Amino acid sequence: MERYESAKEQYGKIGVDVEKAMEILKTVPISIHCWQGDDVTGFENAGEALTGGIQATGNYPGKARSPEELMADLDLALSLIPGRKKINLHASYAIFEGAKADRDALKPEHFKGWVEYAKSRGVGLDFNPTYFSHPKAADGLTLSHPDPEIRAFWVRHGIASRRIAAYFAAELGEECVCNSWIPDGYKDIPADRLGPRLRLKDSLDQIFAEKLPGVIDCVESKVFGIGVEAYTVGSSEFYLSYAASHPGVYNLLDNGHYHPTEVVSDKIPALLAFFDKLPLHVTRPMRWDSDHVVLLEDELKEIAREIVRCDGLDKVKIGLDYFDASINRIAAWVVGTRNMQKALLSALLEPAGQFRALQDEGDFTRLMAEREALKLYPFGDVWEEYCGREKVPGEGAWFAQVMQYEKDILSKRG
Ligand code: RNT
Ligand code: ZN
Repeated sequence: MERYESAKEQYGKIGVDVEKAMEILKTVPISIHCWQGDDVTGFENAGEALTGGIQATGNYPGKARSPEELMADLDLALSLIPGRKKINLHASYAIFEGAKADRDALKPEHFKGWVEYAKSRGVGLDFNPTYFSHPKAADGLTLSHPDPEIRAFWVRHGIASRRIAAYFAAELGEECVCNSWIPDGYKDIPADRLGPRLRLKDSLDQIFAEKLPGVIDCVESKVFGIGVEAYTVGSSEFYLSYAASHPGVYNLLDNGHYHPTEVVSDKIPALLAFFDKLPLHVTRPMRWDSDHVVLLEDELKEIAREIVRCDGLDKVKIGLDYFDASINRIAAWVVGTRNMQKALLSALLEPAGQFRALQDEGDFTRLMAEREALKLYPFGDVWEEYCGREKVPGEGAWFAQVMQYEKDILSKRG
């Protein structure tokens, strides 16, 4: 408390209202990806390999093997994360009571269990069609497949998924982000780069034809994946152009999906100049799209600063997307989600208006000096206070609970 009062005074002297920052922070939802809990396996066919050029590496014990286990693990994570939360589901996490439905026949009823979960925990839901880890995606092609029957199957999956997202929105009274990422691409130099993109465009037009209230439709681009190194159908230019020419479809930015010196922090204000919504997948690429747990690093802080500076807290839909199977998966959720929130808090504790004025006045010397001074301000004391007010443990205090759960529950899973 004393430390917080002192921090409040220090920030107050540079015109930053820490109380207001905490009030804002607790209203910003973070969409927590369910797939960190089971290495992107899903519940359809235990043992089906993860395909599509993405990989979860590691074999840390205790991964969730059923909806019950995943929900129990999420419960612990949710209890250790402050603020508003949503759970981000993939279609492969359908809960079947009795007969299974294939991807193109998925229905809202297969996600009833998740709606009940979300309602009882007071969290929101987001959704993703799953265009990978399926026999009809075995050759790595889905919505751009040259075979019209395979394409039609995946178009039906896209349509079914959007209806599930609309069901979530209606049930929970909150917009549902429905994000389409497809693995389609070629390992070696293609003989035709346009054909697959025209087929993808046509498939997307069919999928998005139906107007569905409450659904935020998104498309996610990528540079390359494992096994599809030469060419990705859904490239950045393709989807950005698609979103720009299709009102109501948004371009999702995953910060693991660009060339190494490109940064998503710079893309945020570029897109916010044109789009009223901007979905994100926040991850941590290590040499490639490795999806390591999000740490409190410079680019994460810069992403958060751009969201705050652009007055984008309502427009930017923050989702997480990483999957590390080499560490305790609940700790992975807790660390990554809290880091996203810490980055937002640190952005909210900037005298942004003053900095902007210094830039406009051309006083770059003072701007540099003041920003460097701010780096040593006691931001951690405000974070601790925030955790206390949100009734979650502070840094260093949550870890013991995760270890106890590992001992009692995770270590007993086969
Ligand atoms: C893959 C994309 C995609 C997936 C998840 C599981 O490169 O980032 O978002 O990670 O949908
Ligand atoms: Zn992603």
